Amino acid sequence: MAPWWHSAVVYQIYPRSFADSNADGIGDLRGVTAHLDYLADLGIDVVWLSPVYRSPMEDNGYDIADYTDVDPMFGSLADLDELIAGLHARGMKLVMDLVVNHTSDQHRWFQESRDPSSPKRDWYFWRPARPGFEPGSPGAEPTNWASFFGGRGWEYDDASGEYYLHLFAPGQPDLNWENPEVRSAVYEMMRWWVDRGVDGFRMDVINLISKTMPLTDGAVAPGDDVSYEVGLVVNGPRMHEFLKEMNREVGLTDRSLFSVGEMVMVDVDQARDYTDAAANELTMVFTFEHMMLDQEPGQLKWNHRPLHLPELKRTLTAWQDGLAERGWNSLFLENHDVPRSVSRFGDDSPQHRVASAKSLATVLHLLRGTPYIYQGQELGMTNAGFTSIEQYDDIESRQFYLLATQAGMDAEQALGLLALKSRDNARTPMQWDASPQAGFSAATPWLAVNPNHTWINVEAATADPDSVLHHYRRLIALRHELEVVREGRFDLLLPADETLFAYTRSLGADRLLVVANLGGDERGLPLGELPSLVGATLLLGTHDADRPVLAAWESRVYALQR
Ligand code: TEU
Ligand code: CA
Repeated sequence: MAPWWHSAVVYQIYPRSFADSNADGIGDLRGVTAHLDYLADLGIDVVWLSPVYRSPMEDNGYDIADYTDVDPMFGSLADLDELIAGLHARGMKLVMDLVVNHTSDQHRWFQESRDPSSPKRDWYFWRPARPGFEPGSPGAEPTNWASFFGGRGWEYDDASGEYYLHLFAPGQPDLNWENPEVRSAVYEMMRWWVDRGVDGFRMDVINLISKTMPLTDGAVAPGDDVSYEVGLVVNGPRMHEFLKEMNREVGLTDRSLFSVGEMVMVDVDQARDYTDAAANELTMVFTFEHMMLDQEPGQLKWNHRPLHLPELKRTLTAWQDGLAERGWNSLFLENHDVPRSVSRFGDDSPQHRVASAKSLATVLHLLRGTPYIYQGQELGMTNAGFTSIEQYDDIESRQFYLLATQAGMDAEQALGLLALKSRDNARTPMQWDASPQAGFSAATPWLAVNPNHTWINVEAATADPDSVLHHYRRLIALRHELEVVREGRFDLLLPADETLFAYTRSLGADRLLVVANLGGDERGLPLGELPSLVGATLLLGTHDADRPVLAAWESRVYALQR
């Protein structure tokens, strides 16, 4: 029998932006619990909750100071228990964010580790200065590794004269997974959450936990930022060992728990090894190859270039084919770290926003794998539209602006790139209704609501049978109803076409055709290059017409005649 998550649809909640129950301008757990019927009506099976743990919030909770407590900003453990009970009562599951590549520098493990004589010194990567360099002087970092957020990956600690490694912010020191005490402390914490009722984990940057020992320079001149070399910083030699151990020690497979590994810079072959059921590691990985197609190859996300549709199709196809026999895919176009898909890959103008959001959803949700919806995506929420640096909150965005302008980029250009790529695009408050703070909060929110909430919101979308929201509801229902959506074979059609995305899914005698016009001009249906539509039934479409022409951003799903 297929594992339960083969039919599941995941909804990601970024709690600080979802719903504020106590009018302090910040979303919280009771806010989530208040909206569970909305998620159940949509057809959601699993909620992935971004971190709610105690945290100084340098990276909005991805810097954890206490793994077994809820930050007062979000509520209490009792509120979390109530959320779990409310989800389970509606047949939904809860997946917690597990951030164990690093902790906060406020975590007591790290506080203890600051003392060189502490037994926890080795729980993190403390290293002396590069030989021949004065500690703390330029270029003295132990290796040339960079931080994912820009700048150096090492922070100098005056008190002990050594550096600690942080692949993200200085407030996010990397845990040393080579130390067995670290690993057992993490597994114990995971068991504690499972016993509390959670149904699985989304594992933050999990393929960074094994680094190649000893830590050495990457293959660029010392002083330059290393590009994240596979095997050195990413996908290190003990990855499979650690994941198998975690699976066994926490009982992930035994207890049929959900485990999705967020993995950067992983390829299809590696992903298959991580998610092969026989390996007992992860149920699926969450990867980014398709999210990097609108940046210059080998460069940072700020080196923007337009998406070329055939490349997106080629990448998605490689993952569909590569994880067909063994392994399992995650399907997503949005999360809390990337821009809104309708603004990025669709057309968020009033004329095309609804159709393009629906058609992007269609081509994604009818692939094979587990679809993820990021809060507000189901409404066709758009990028934030911020125009000044003060409007941004995100640590990565602010760091980019600072470093880029220091390096001579003019402010206009930096702001233009932020408007395209900033993580805050995804983090503006959820739009529930047309009221002044979008029904998110009775106070001024921590990040501004998008002015377009007056027409893009849950209340309006619920009332409109042609809304993006109802389209998502139908796509989810198709997955629940049709085995061909869950398990069918995927075949890409028209690979070189620059605006059409077309494919079939086949299982036994059942066959679906998905065809979408991902462009702003009307397109003829290339009937000669598609399977015959004679006797086909239209299961779902974005437009009324059943013509041999696709309108701008129109998509259709047909059940083909056997
Ligand atoms: O993200 C991992 C990751 O690769 C991103 O940081 C990415 O490099 C960045 O967002 C590019 O814009 C995870 C979390 O999803 C993210 O929110 C955290 O900031 C990060 O890990 C550190 O925990
Ligand atoms: Ca609140």
